[in-house]
Amino acid sequence: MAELEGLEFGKSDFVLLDEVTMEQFMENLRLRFEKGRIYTFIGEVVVSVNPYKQMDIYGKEVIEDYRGRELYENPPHLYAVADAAYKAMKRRAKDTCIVISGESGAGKTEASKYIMQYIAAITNPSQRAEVESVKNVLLKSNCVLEAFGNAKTNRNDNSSRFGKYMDINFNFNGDPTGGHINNYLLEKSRVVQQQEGERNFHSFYQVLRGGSDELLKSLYLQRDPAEYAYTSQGASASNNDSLCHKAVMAALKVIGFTAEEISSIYKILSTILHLVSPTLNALEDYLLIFASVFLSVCGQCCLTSTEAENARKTLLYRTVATGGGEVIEKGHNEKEASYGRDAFAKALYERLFAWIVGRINSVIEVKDYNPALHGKNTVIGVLDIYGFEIFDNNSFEQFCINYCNEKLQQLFIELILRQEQDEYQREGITWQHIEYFNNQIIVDLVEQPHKGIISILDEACLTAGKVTDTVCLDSMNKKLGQHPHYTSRKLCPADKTMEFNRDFRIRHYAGDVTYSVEGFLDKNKDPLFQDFKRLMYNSSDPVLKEMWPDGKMSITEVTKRPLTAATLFKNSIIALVDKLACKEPYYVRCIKPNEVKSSMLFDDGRCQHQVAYLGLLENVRVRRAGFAYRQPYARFLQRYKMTCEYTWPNHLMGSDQEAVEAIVNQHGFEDDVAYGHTKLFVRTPRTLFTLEQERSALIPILVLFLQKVWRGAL
Ligand code: AOV
Ligand code: MG
Repeated sequence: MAELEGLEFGKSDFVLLDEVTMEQFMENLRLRFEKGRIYTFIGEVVVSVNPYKQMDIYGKEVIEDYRGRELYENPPHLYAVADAAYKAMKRRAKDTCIVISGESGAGKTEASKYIMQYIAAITNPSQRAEVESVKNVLLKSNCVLEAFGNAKTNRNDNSSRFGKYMDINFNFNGDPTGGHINNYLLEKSRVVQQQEGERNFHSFYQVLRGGSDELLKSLYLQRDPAEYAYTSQGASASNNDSLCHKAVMAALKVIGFTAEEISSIYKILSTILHLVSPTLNALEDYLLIFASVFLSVCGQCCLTSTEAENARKTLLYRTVATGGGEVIEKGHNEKEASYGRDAFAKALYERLFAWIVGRINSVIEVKDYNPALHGKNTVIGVLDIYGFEIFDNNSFEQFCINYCNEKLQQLFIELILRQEQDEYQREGITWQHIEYFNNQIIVDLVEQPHKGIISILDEACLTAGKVTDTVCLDSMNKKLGQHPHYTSRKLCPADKTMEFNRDFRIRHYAGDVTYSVEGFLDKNKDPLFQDFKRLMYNSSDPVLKEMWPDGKMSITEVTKRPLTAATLFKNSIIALVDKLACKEPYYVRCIKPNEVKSSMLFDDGRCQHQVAYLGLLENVRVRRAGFAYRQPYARFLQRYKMTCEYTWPNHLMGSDQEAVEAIVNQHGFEDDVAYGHTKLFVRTPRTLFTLEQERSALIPILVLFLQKVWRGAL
């Protein structure tokens, strides 16, 4: 067993602070960070501070230390939460989930990978081939999804630009039998535009830098990302693109992508890169460079396997059905053409990403599971989503990402702060209510039907004619002007940090964010000319065709108006929260120690801000004024009855509660516990630890004793 830490490393559980004040909390957090102790408990919650350097605290040996142990037996670690979630799932057949939250760059994705590695390492001791293969795919899927879904931002060099929720299914043995990945709103606008200092998705640079000469030749690609408009706007440098490409190729093969599928994936990337040349942008130039856009040979586009003439037309015209059912071709002007092309590039990438996720799911989907035969199929869910973010320019994507973080904070409040207090009340424990900021009011500001921001956006998108972003902003100002978490320059003319007719600000739980409304309506409507869909559907490349089933419809068929991007996202996040809420939750709360990615710097101000908005102090108060540990009387008795002469081997008292009282009294723990209606509540983990140690010491003696009894020696 790993050594429990000495006090020179600070308190390993914030519950043990002498006083729950921000000063003491911060002092402990800082001391532990400086001593290389990046994890600290609050009861069962793990607080993690991003170390920004490789730590020697992971790997096989450490995993063995945590395997099957109780939470308080080892120093705080992600492995301890992973094990707790696993044990609850295995012993009590509970569906559990591990929710990892924190702002952009705080270490969520890294944490999720360590958790997955832990679960993979402790399962399938008998090395059954089919389980090994599921584990392998689950682990390798990370590499592929990161390549296609992550990018360098100004907050994080490897920022997740999509949300990921992964369910891992287990059989009655506790071995993984499959899984399912849900992905949430990929930030596709990045495909065509990146802020200064940022990059497009890693996948583009990886293939350019790491693809073999042969591959690049077959894709008609130059090696330098500067050759392509979509990869030459922001930053470009990264020294591991080339290595990553090889890892992604290998992972794709392990997962089971066929050679044809892999080839289609890269053809799509290449098509996107070829869609626009950095030097030629005007409409006439389109015609000039067209040969290179779709690279046609003998009338066929090599990359998209479509007819060259159709491809050409799709970029330059759109077909529209007139009222009389007549179909006409309408030429694009330059603006329309480049708008259509960008929308096409984004859609190509988004559908490629969704297809990759779907393909991985088809491999790990649980097949032929018969509960009658195999027992209950239990699940551990791991959530790693984009963290709260504030940039210099915040647009629709940040609005969605930050809304999602509000929802997750709301879930945390619901599960950790509210339910915990409700339980004390239910159990009749004397309890002084603890105040905390409830962010429901901000969630409502965004999602409330008819009145919320999303509704107002949708309404503007549905209105016929030209409703501009500014008109929409006016409408928000009118409807939300009184809201305490909403403001704009019109409502607050003196505030020069906002622009008239452009900006609005939301006071989020994690800070104020000023959004520029420019582009909101367009991103919410997310239009794409039908012609592109038809073009792709008619491709003779089966992978491309599969990605565009909606291209099957003819131009004259009337389609229902699709839901807007914000509403689709809202619905998916509400479904996600519902899914999490019905599982037993385990939390990892990640903190970013500084803005400069330094392993040395603990920026007090930044850390304190995060501790405050994450509600960690309230978390400690609830946990501590309350109790770190609770167990139904019967279960407590079962486990510790051998530590007390009145309860071993059986007690003769009126109730289990009385028997538990006898154990507590014999050990002198009276001041550390409270008796609920059905459960014993223990204040400090140390009490339990003492009992646990005593129990471990007694077990060998009891075993010896019982053996002698059986042999008739006694
Ligand atoms: P995020 O997932 O929380 O941000 P990451 O997990 O990508 O943040 O972490 C950002 C970077 O911090 C990583 O690329 C590592 O360099 C470093 N890092 C994080 N955790 C550790 C660790 N345990 N050990 C060593 N280095 C670490 V975002 O995806 O942007 O919200 O959308
Ligand atoms: Mg991430």
